Amino acid sequence: MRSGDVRAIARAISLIEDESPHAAALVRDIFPDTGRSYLIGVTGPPGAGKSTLVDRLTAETRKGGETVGVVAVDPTSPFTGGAILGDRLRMQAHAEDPHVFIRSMATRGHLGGLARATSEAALVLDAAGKSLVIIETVGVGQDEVDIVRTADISVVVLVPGTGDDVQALKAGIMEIADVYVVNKADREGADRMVTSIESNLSLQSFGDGEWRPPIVKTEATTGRGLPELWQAIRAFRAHSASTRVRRLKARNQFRLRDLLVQRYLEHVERTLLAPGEFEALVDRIAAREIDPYSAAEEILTRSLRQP
Ligand SMILES: Nc1nc2c(ncn2[C@@H]2O[C@H](COP(=O)(O)OP(=O)(O)OP(=O)(O)O)[C@@H](O)[C@H]2O)c(=O)[nH]1
Ligand SMILES: [Mg+2]
Repeated sequence: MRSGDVRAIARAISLIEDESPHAAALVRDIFPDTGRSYLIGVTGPPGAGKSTLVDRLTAETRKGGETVGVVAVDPTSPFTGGAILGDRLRMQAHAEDPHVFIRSMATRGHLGGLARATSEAALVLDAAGKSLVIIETVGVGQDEVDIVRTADISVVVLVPGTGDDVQALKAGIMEIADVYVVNKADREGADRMVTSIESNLSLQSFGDGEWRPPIVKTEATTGRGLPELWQAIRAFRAHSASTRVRRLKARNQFRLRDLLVQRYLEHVERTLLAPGEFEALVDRIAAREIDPYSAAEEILTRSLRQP
């Protein structure tokens, strides 16, 4: 895997995705070899053209000799109906390129499971020597936003002429944008979209030397605007070389917190609760016999009594 073997990378990511007990050992093993890739988070509303864009961006970066790993989070929502096949089709341009590894991951229902699996898959690609790791997520849930927030750069993809944009603008993904992309620039309303992002930006104050997110118009289907997007990403990278440490810290903080929550919940279920007690508590909450705060407090007290 460390030498970039495609099959080995795929197997490693499968261990993580299946939440195999070997996954923890794998992460432990490879962790010292990570921290070298530049992590690019790409997010935006469903169907914005993220996968098409990532595919084009991959091609653009390959020209300069970057090696690329892509993790696309498959929304498997009833609306998009599973993008795994779609992503494969859209990204198969690189199927013959041994320096590009693309993987779609299915959303799991678990608390934080998606964010964890994605961030661990990124670790695998990092350890496998990819100079760039691109993570595509639909910017709809907190999990998705967290994934992108802790990347080295967050690229927010919007499209003209849909109510989605307004939603996205409100949903907080504006706050995480380091670079804006207005994709589907071939469509009517692209300039209006740029103007509305501009006016949103002008409401914020940027200090001296502070990065002001640029807006790049792209047409992912043809590749128009992709050199400009890659240029914007590189400009941010150069600008933020000194602040990258902060992002890394945020990422590790997120990782540790997330694991602690997961492990602690497992511990609670295993050692503090009688079989079926959790469900019984849930029923009592539903029956209004106990409130959730008191229920949590009660369990917490038990855990504090334990040595
Ligand atoms: N007209 C036009 N269509 C585009 C452009 N970019 C992407 N599309 C089309 O938009 C559709 C969705 O593209 P995807 O790349 O799958 O979008 P996505 O954001 O990855 O979608 P999800 O992952 O399902 O949220 C596809 O039919 C693309 O061909 C563009 O610049 N112009
Ligand atoms: Mg996609």
